[in-house]
Amino acid sequence: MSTSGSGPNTAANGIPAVTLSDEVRDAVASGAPVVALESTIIAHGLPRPRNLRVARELEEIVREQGAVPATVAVLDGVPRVGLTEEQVERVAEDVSLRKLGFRDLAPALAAGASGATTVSGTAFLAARAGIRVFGTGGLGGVHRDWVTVQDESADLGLLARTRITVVCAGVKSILDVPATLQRLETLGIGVLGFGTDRFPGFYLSDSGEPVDWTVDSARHVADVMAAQDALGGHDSALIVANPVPRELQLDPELHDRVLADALAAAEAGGVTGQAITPFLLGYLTEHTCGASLESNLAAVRGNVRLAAGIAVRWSQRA
Ligand code: PSU
Ligand code: MN
Repeated sequence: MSTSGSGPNTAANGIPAVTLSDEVRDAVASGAPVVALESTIIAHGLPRPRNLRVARELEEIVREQGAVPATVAVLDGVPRVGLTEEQVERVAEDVSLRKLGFRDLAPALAAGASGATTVSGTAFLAARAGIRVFGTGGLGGVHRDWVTVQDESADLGLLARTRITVVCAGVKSILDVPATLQRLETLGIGVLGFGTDRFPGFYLSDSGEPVDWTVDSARHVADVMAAQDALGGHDSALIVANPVPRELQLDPELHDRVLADALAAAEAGGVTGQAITPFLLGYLTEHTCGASLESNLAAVRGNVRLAAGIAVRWSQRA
Protein backbone atom coordinates (compact mmCIF):
# COMPACT_ATOMS: atom_id res chain seq x y z
CA MET A 1 0.00 0.00 0.00
CA SER A 2 1.29 3.40 -0.92
CA THR A 3 1.44 6.06 1.71
CA SER A 4 2.65 8.64 -0.74
CA GLY A 5 0.64 11.73 -1.52
CA SER A 6 2.86 12.68 -4.40
CA GLY A 7 1.98 10.24 -7.13
CA PRO A 8 0.62 6.77 -6.55
CA ASN A 9 2.87 3.90 -5.68
CA THR A 10 2.39 1.42 -8.46
CA ALA A 11 2.01 -2.17 -7.44
CA ALA A 12 3.82 -4.92 -9.34
CA ASN A 13 0.89 -5.47 -11.67
CA GLY A 14 0.79 -1.81 -12.67
CA ILE A 15 -2.30 -0.94 -10.65
CA PRO A 16 -1.96 1.88 -8.12
CA ALA A 17 -2.47 0.94 -4.48
CA VAL A 18 -4.27 3.08 -1.89
CA THR A 19 -2.96 6.64 -1.98
CA LEU A 20 -3.20 8.84 1.10
CA SER A 21 -3.03 12.62 0.91
CA ASP A 22 0.04 14.03 2.65
CA GLU A 23 -2.09 15.39 5.49
CA VAL A 24 -3.89 12.10 6.07
CA ARG A 25 -0.68 10.10 5.81
CA ASP A 26 1.00 12.29 8.43
CA ALA A 27 -2.01 12.15 10.74
CA VAL A 28 -2.29 8.36 10.53
CA ALA A 29 1.44 7.95 11.05
CA SER A 30 1.45 10.12 14.17
CA GLY A 31 -1.75 8.67 15.65
CA ALA A 32 -3.62 11.96 15.25
CA PRO A 33 -7.43 11.74 14.90
CA VAL A 34 -8.72 11.11 11.38
CA VAL A 35 -12.28 10.68 10.15
CA ALA A 36 -13.10 8.92 6.88
CA LEU A 37 -15.94 10.44 4.83
CA GLU A 38 -17.68 8.71 1.93
CA SER A 39 -18.17 10.25 -1.49
CA THR A 40 -21.32 8.49 -2.74
CA ILE A 41 -23.41 10.69 -0.50
CA ILE A 42 -21.83 13.69 -2.30
CA ALA A 43 -21.90 12.38 -5.89
CA HIS A 44 -25.15 10.41 -5.83
CA GLY A 45 -27.00 11.19 -2.60
CA LEU A 46 -27.40 14.98 -2.68
CA PRO A 47 -28.55 17.43 -5.38
CA ARG A 48 -26.04 19.64 -7.22
CA PRO A 49 -24.76 22.27 -6.57
CA ARG A 50 -25.61 21.97 -2.86
CA ASN A 51 -23.56 18.76 -2.68
CA LEU A 52 -20.25 20.60 -3.10
CA ARG A 53 -21.03 22.98 -0.25
CA VAL A 54 -21.96 20.01 1.91
CA ALA A 55 -18.76 18.14 1.03
CA ARG A 56 -16.70 21.15 2.12
CA GLU A 57 -18.83 21.74 5.20
CA LEU A 58 -18.40 18.15 6.38
CA GLU A 59 -14.63 18.41 6.10
CA GLU A 60 -14.81 21.68 8.03
CA ILE A 61 -16.87 20.11 10.83
CA VAL A 62 -14.20 17.44 11.26
CA ARG A 63 -11.49 20.10 11.45
CA GLU A 64 -13.42 22.18 14.00
CA GLN A 65 -13.36 19.17 16.32
CA GLY A 66 -9.59 18.86 15.95
CA ALA A 67 -9.49 15.90 13.56
CA VAL A 68 -8.35 15.45 9.95
CA PRO A 69 -11.00 14.69 7.29
CA ALA A 70 -10.25 11.92 4.79
CA THR A 71 -12.81 11.91 1.99
CA VAL A 72 -12.49 8.71 -0.03
CA ALA A 73 -12.98 8.25 -3.79
CA VAL A 74 -11.41 6.53 -6.80
CA LEU A 75 -10.08 9.00 -9.37
CA ASP A 76 -8.64 7.82 -12.69
CA GLY A 77 -8.07 4.37 -11.29
CA VAL A 78 -6.36 5.60 -8.11
CA PRO A 79 -8.09 4.86 -4.78
CA ARG A 80 -7.63 8.05 -2.77
CA VAL A 81 -7.99 8.58 0.97
CA GLY A 82 -7.94 12.33 1.57
CA LEU A 83 -8.76 14.63 -1.36
CA THR A 84 -7.49 18.03 -2.44
CA GLU A 85 -10.02 20.83 -2.87
CA GLU A 86 -9.98 20.26 -6.64
CA GLN A 87 -10.61 16.56 -6.16
CA VAL A 88 -13.55 17.25 -3.86
CA GLU A 89 -14.94 19.57 -6.55
CA ARG A 90 -14.59 16.86 -9.13
CA VAL A 91 -16.47 14.37 -6.97
CA ALA A 92 -19.31 16.86 -6.57
CA GLU A 93 -19.45 18.07 -10.17
CA ASP A 94 -18.42 15.25 -12.49
CA VAL A 95 -21.68 13.60 -13.54
CA SER A 96 -19.85 10.63 -15.05
CA LEU A 97 -18.58 9.34 -11.68
CA ARG A 98 -19.72 5.82 -10.99
CA LYS A 99 -20.96 4.43 -7.70
CA LEU A 100 -18.36 2.04 -6.28
CA GLY A 101 -19.06 -0.55 -3.63
CA PHE A 102 -16.27 -2.78 -2.35
CA ARG A 103 -16.58 -5.27 -5.20
CA ASP A 104 -16.33 -2.51 -7.81
CA LEU A 105 -12.95 -1.28 -6.60
CA ALA A 106 -10.77 -3.80 -8.44
CA PRO A 107 -12.48 -3.43 -11.84
CA ALA A 108 -12.44 0.37 -11.45
CA LEU A 109 -8.71 0.35 -10.68
CA ALA A 110 -7.94 -1.93 -13.58
CA ALA A 111 -9.98 0.24 -15.96
CA GLY A 112 -8.56 3.54 -14.71
CA ALA A 113 -12.14 4.54 -13.91
CA SER A 114 -13.42 7.18 -11.50
CA GLY A 115 -16.16 6.76 -8.95
CA ALA A 116 -17.58 7.71 -5.62
CA THR A 117 -17.31 5.10 -2.88
CA THR A 118 -20.27 3.77 -0.90
CA VAL A 119 -20.03 2.77 2.75
CA SER A 120 -18.58 -0.61 1.75
CA GLY A 121 -16.02 0.89 -0.63
CA THR A 122 -15.12 3.67 1.80
CA ALA A 123 -14.88 1.45 4.89
CA PHE A 124 -12.59 -0.96 3.06
CA LEU A 125 -10.21 1.72 1.76
CA ALA A 126 -10.24 3.68 5.04
CA ALA A 127 -9.37 0.58 7.05
CA ARG A 128 -6.58 -0.24 4.58
CA ALA A 129 -5.26 3.28 5.18
CA GLY A 130 -5.23 2.73 8.94
CA ILE A 131 -8.28 4.87 9.74
CA ARG A 132 -10.59 3.63 12.50
CA VAL A 133 -13.51 6.09 12.48
CA PHE A 134 -15.92 6.85 9.64
CA GLY A 135 -18.79 9.35 9.62
CA THR A 136 -21.65 9.01 7.16
CA GLY A 137 -25.39 9.52 6.68
CA GLY A 138 -27.19 6.23 6.48
CA LEU A 139 -25.96 2.69 5.92
CA GLY A 140 -27.21 0.54 3.12
CA GLY A 141 -29.31 -2.38 4.27
CA VAL A 142 -32.01 -4.86 3.36
CA HIS A 143 -34.46 -3.54 0.79
CA ARG A 144 -38.18 -3.95 1.37
CA ASP A 145 -38.69 -6.30 -1.56
CA TRP A 146 -35.86 -8.58 -0.49
CA VAL A 147 -38.02 -11.68 -0.78
CA THR A 148 -38.27 -11.28 -4.54
CA VAL A 149 -35.03 -9.48 -5.48
CA GLN A 150 -32.65 -10.32 -2.61
CA ASP A 151 -31.29 -6.78 -2.61
CA GLU A 152 -29.19 -6.43 0.52
CA SER A 153 -26.50 -3.78 0.47
CA ALA A 154 -22.92 -5.02 0.37
CA ASP A 155 -22.34 -2.54 3.22
CA LEU A 156 -23.51 -5.15 5.71
CA GLY A 157 -21.24 -7.99 4.60
CA LEU A 158 -18.22 -5.71 4.33
CA LEU A 159 -18.79 -4.27 7.81
CA ALA A 160 -18.97 -7.81 9.19
CA ARG A 161 -15.30 -8.23 8.26
CA THR A 162 -13.81 -4.77 8.69
CA ARG A 163 -12.60 -3.21 11.94
CA ILE A 164 -13.97 0.29 11.69
CA THR A 165 -16.41 2.41 13.71
CA VAL A 166 -19.18 3.86 11.57
CA VAL A 167 -21.30 6.72 12.86
CA CYS A 168 -24.64 6.88 11.06
CA ALA A 169 -28.24 7.98 11.66
CA GLY A 170 -29.49 4.44 11.24
CA VAL A 171 -30.76 3.34 7.87
CA LYS A 172 -33.28 5.09 5.70
CA SER A 173 -36.87 4.00 5.94
CA ILE A 174 -36.71 3.28 2.20
CA LEU A 175 -35.22 0.01 3.52
CA ASP A 176 -36.71 -2.77 5.62
CA VAL A 177 -35.41 -1.54 8.99
CA PRO A 178 -36.27 -4.59 11.17
CA ALA A 179 -34.78 -6.95 8.56
CA THR A 180 -31.61 -4.81 8.40
CA LEU A 181 -31.25 -4.92 12.20
CA GLN A 182 -31.75 -8.67 12.09
CA ARG A 183 -28.99 -9.05 9.49
CA LEU A 184 -26.65 -6.88 11.57
CA GLU A 185 -27.22 -9.25 14.46
CA THR A 186 -26.69 -12.36 12.32
CA LEU A 187 -23.48 -10.91 10.89
CA GLY A 188 -22.15 -10.08 14.36
CA ILE A 189 -21.95 -6.32 13.83
CA GLY A 190 -22.28 -4.36 17.08
CA VAL A 191 -24.83 -1.53 17.24
CA LEU A 192 -24.74 1.20 19.88
CA GLY A 193 -27.52 3.75 20.27
CA PHE A 194 -25.93 7.12 21.01
CA GLY A 195 -28.00 8.69 23.78
CA THR A 196 -30.96 6.52 22.84
CA ASP A 197 -32.31 3.01 23.27
CA ARG A 198 -34.12 3.28 19.93
CA PHE A 199 -32.61 2.65 16.52
CA PRO A 200 -32.81 6.00 14.68
CA GLY A 201 -34.78 6.21 11.43
CA PHE A 202 -32.46 8.53 9.52
CA TYR A 203 -34.98 11.32 8.72
CA LEU A 204 -36.71 10.43 11.97
CA SER A 205 -35.12 10.28 15.40
CA ASP A 206 -36.75 6.93 16.11
CA SER A 207 -37.38 4.11 13.64
CA GLY A 208 -39.64 2.39 16.15
CA GLU A 209 -37.11 -0.41 16.65
CA PRO A 210 -35.05 -0.91 19.82
CA VAL A 211 -31.26 -1.21 20.17
CA ASP A 212 -29.70 -3.38 22.87
CA TRP A 213 -26.86 -1.08 23.91
CA THR A 214 -26.83 2.62 24.69
CA VAL A 215 -23.80 4.87 25.12
CA ASP A 216 -23.80 8.54 25.97
CA SER A 217 -20.30 9.82 25.26
CA ALA A 218 -17.48 9.60 22.74
CA ARG A 219 -15.35 8.21 25.55
CA HIS A 220 -17.79 5.35 26.06
CA VAL A 221 -17.65 4.53 22.33
CA ALA A 222 -13.84 4.48 22.49
CA ASP A 223 -14.09 2.09 25.46
CA VAL A 224 -16.18 -0.28 23.34
CA MET A 225 -13.66 -0.04 20.49
CA ALA A 226 -10.83 -0.87 22.87
CA ALA A 227 -12.81 -3.85 24.18
CA GLN A 228 -13.34 -5.07 20.61
CA ASP A 229 -9.60 -5.02 20.07
CA ALA A 230 -8.86 -6.62 23.44
CA LEU A 231 -11.22 -9.47 22.62
CA GLY A 232 -9.42 -10.08 19.34
CA GLY A 233 -10.84 -12.65 16.96
CA HIS A 234 -12.03 -11.74 13.52
CA ASP A 235 -12.55 -8.14 12.58
CA SER A 236 -16.01 -6.61 12.56
CA ALA A 237 -17.26 -3.05 12.56
CA LEU A 238 -19.00 -1.09 15.30
CA ILE A 239 -22.04 0.95 14.35
CA VAL A 240 -22.81 4.05 16.37
CA ALA A 241 -26.42 4.96 15.64
CA ASN A 242 -26.82 8.67 16.26
CA PRO A 243 -30.35 10.10 15.96
CA VAL A 244 -31.09 13.38 14.22
CA PRO A 245 -32.25 15.85 16.90
CA ARG A 246 -36.04 15.61 17.25
CA GLU A 247 -36.55 19.29 16.40
CA LEU A 248 -34.76 18.74 13.07
CA GLN A 249 -36.44 15.51 12.05
CA LEU A 250 -38.81 15.27 9.09
CA ASP A 251 -42.49 15.53 9.99
CA PRO A 252 -43.36 11.82 10.52
CA GLU A 253 -46.70 12.11 8.74
CA LEU A 254 -45.16 13.72 5.65
CA HIS A 255 -42.39 11.12 5.81
CA ASP A 256 -44.78 8.16 5.77
CA ARG A 257 -46.93 9.56 2.98
CA VAL A 258 -44.11 10.51 0.59
CA LEU A 259 -42.21 7.31 1.29
CA ALA A 260 -45.19 5.21 0.23
CA ASP A 261 -45.44 7.24 -3.01
CA ALA A 262 -41.69 6.89 -3.65
CA LEU A 263 -41.76 3.12 -3.26
CA ALA A 264 -44.73 2.91 -5.62
CA ALA A 265 -42.96 5.13 -8.18
CA ALA A 266 -39.82 2.96 -8.03
CA GLU A 267 -41.88 -0.14 -8.65
CA ALA A 268 -43.84 1.44 -11.47
CA GLY A 269 -40.60 2.66 -13.08
CA GLY A 270 -38.87 -0.71 -12.68
CA VAL A 271 -35.99 0.92 -10.79
CA THR A 272 -33.72 -1.71 -9.22
CA GLY A 273 -30.12 -2.46 -8.20
CA GLN A 274 -27.62 0.33 -7.62
CA ALA A 275 -30.09 2.89 -8.96
CA ILE A 276 -32.78 2.37 -6.36
CA THR A 277 -31.24 4.27 -3.42
CA PRO A 278 -30.46 7.47 -5.43
CA PHE A 279 -33.91 7.27 -7.04
CA LEU A 280 -35.77 7.09 -3.73
CA LEU A 281 -33.64 9.83 -2.15
CA GLY A 282 -34.27 12.14 -5.09
CA TYR A 283 -37.99 11.43 -4.99
CA LEU A 284 -38.18 12.24 -1.30
CA THR A 285 -36.30 15.50 -1.70
CA GLU A 286 -38.53 16.62 -4.55
CA HIS A 287 -41.83 15.60 -2.99
CA THR A 288 -41.14 17.01 0.47
CA CYS A 289 -40.10 20.34 -1.13
CA GLY A 290 -36.61 19.89 0.24
CA ALA A 291 -37.64 19.13 3.84
CA SER A 292 -36.20 15.61 3.65
CA LEU A 293 -32.94 17.11 2.39
CA GLU A 294 -32.72 19.39 5.43
CA SER A 295 -33.23 16.52 7.89
CA ASN A 296 -30.80 14.44 5.85
CA LEU A 297 -28.15 17.16 6.17
CA ALA A 298 -28.85 17.68 9.87
CA ALA A 299 -28.32 13.97 10.43
CA VAL A 300 -25.09 13.84 8.43
CA ARG A 301 -23.65 16.91 10.15
CA GLY A 302 -24.39 15.46 13.57
CA ASN A 303 -22.82 12.14 12.61
CA VAL A 304 -19.65 13.69 11.25
CA ARG A 305 -19.29 15.86 14.36
CA LEU A 306 -19.71 12.84 16.62
CA ALA A 307 -17.31 10.77 14.49
CA ALA A 308 -14.68 13.46 14.94
CA GLY A 309 -15.26 13.48 18.70
CA ILE A 310 -14.83 9.69 18.79
CA ALA A 311 -11.67 9.91 16.67
CA VAL A 312 -10.22 12.48 19.08
CA ARG A 313 -11.04 10.26 22.09
CA TRP A 314 -9.63 7.25 20.33
CA SER A 315 -6.36 8.99 19.48
CA GLN A 316 -5.96 10.00 23.14
CA ARG A 317 -5.96 6.35 24.23
CA ALA A 318 -3.00 5.41 22.09
N1 PSU B 1 -28.12 5.93 2.46
C1 PSU B 1 -28.32 7.26 2.39
N2 PSU B 1 -27.64 8.01 1.49
C2 PSU B 1 -26.74 7.45 0.64
C3 PSU B 1 -26.51 6.04 0.75
C4 PSU B 1 -27.21 5.32 1.66
O1 PSU B 1 -29.10 7.76 3.16
O2 PSU B 1 -26.16 8.15 -0.18
C5 PSU B 1 -25.46 5.43 -0.10
C6 PSU B 1 -24.26 5.02 0.78
O3 PSU B 1 -23.08 5.29 0.07
C7 PSU B 1 -24.45 3.54 0.95
C8 PSU B 1 -25.02 3.19 -0.40
O4 PSU B 1 -23.26 2.85 1.21
O5 PSU B 1 -25.94 4.23 -0.68
C9 PSU B 1 -25.70 1.85 -0.41
O6 PSU B 1 -26.04 1.55 -1.71
P1 PSU B 1 -26.53 0.09 -2.10
O7 PSU B 1 -27.87 -0.06 -1.46
O8 PSU B 1 -26.56 0.09 -3.60
O9 PSU B 1 -25.52 -0.87 -1.52
MN1 MN C 1 -28.33 -2.99 -3.56
